[in-house]
Amino acid sequence: MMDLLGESGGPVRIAGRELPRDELLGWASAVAAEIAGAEAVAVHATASLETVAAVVGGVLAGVPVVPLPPDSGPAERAHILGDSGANLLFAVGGTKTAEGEPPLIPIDALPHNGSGGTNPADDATALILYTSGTTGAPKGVLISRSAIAAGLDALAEAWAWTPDDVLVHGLPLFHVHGLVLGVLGALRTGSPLVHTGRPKPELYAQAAQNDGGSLFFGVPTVWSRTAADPNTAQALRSARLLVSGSAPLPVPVFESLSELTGHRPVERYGMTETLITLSARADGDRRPGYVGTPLPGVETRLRAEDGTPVPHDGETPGELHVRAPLLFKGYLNRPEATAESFARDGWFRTGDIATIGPDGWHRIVGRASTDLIKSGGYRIGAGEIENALLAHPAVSEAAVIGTPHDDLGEQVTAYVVVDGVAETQLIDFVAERLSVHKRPRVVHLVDALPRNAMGKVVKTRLDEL
Ligand code: MLC
Ligand code: AMP
Repeated sequence: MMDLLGESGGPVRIAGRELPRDELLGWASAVAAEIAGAEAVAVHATASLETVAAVVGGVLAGVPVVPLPPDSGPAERAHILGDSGANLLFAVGGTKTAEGEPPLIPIDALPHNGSGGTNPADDATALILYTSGTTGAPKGVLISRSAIAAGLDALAEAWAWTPDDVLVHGLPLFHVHGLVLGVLGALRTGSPLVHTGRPKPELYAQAAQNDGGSLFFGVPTVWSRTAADPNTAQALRSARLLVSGSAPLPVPVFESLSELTGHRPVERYGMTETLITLSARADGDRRPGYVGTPLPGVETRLRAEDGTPVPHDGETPGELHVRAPLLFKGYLNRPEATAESFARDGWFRTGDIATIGPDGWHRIVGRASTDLIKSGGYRIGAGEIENALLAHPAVSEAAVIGTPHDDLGEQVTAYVVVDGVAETQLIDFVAERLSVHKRPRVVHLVDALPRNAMGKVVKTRLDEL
């Protein structure tokens, strides 16, 4: 059985608080002792050492960990806790919980010298990450220990990521990017981690100058904010590798970042369900607008809507399919959704539209469905936001789409038929029920939604309103 966390490594610092690796693992071992035998444990996943100790405790115990976005409102929280079957909830002591939630274990009250932990099977579920689909509530993506290990080793190889690196980022600790790559990646490779609390360019610059930061992770919004601030960007000249992912990096941002920092950013592509599958390499070319070549162990292909093969000629777009040892095990409690996400011959259908060149370079050109929105690197399902809006008693119809946004890539835009309620009230209504980042940034109040003869909303005609 493999050791997911590696044998040794540097300290972990989050938002200014630091622990040596051994002490962090001692704390996590105390968590592991506490949760032995639990079905799943939820973690109120603030950007903190507490979150890392709780998640690593689950890893040591072989108990699936369910990270809860700390700003998620009651509807989203209840769904995640109920669906996942988590029977314990880790948070800092005093964190408010609602009635009916699992008992809270104050993580800060546990000692830093525990000795719990087992030797979980390689295919045991390590994480259940909730992510949006086109309709309905988020689905729990089951990610195994072996997928995480394979995914991280592939990245370490492609990026020449070693214990000599100092990893810097400030991404949320409840998604693949910040948690799997950004925390488990540091622990597995052994590189020290400096998590800046929030992904702010000025904090990245400080970490480059004061902490020897060498490997930097960001979503495109972080890099475009960095490129817009030349002094800050120049502080990253001392870095080794700047990595962008979770959404398309605009070509102008790639160009100005290269000019200001002296580094052509490495872009990589992935999904919660697949971990990272494509990337530019540390020792290779970096091309603006391209997401690189398959990582070791990953195979890709393109398919047309009718399932026929699409040529890898660098021009013809098709749906990207992947096959790899780092894929998820399925959606929790959703066998049908799991089956639908695979082609009949077992390849995973990403839902992203791509081209593949004869040289193996991939370009992501869009998504098959307009109902998945990427805003600031967060994946947001239109259906979930529409349902949240429709839960407001004054709302009779709602349609949500992503519209272009300079800073966020896309922004959540809602068209709503509503009686006597202001736009800002509707925005706050969603922000309170779901997570703040899922709130519409723009709300258009309209008399009616465009519908076809079957009564279905025609989203492509919304901008005519
Ligand atoms: C704003 N706020 C509100 C509000 N409007 N609060 C209540 N009600 C409202 N109506 C508050 C927020 O709570 C927050 O407060 C602040 O305003 C700003 O909120 P935001 O919208 O989150 O901030 P913003 O600056 O727009 O965020 C940009 C960002 C963020 C880039 C920092 O989008 C981000 O962290 N993105 C990363 C997403 C990510 O990690 N994706 C990876 C998915 S994995 P406060 O107090 O908090 O400041 C994946 C796989 C792969 O995709 O390939 O990697
Ligand atoms: P998530 O489930 O949050 O991991 O989101 C996965 C989705 O993010 C993918 O299906 C893509 O649409 C998008 N994505 C991730 N990385 C990139 C990238 N480098 N370029 C374009 N899209 C990306």
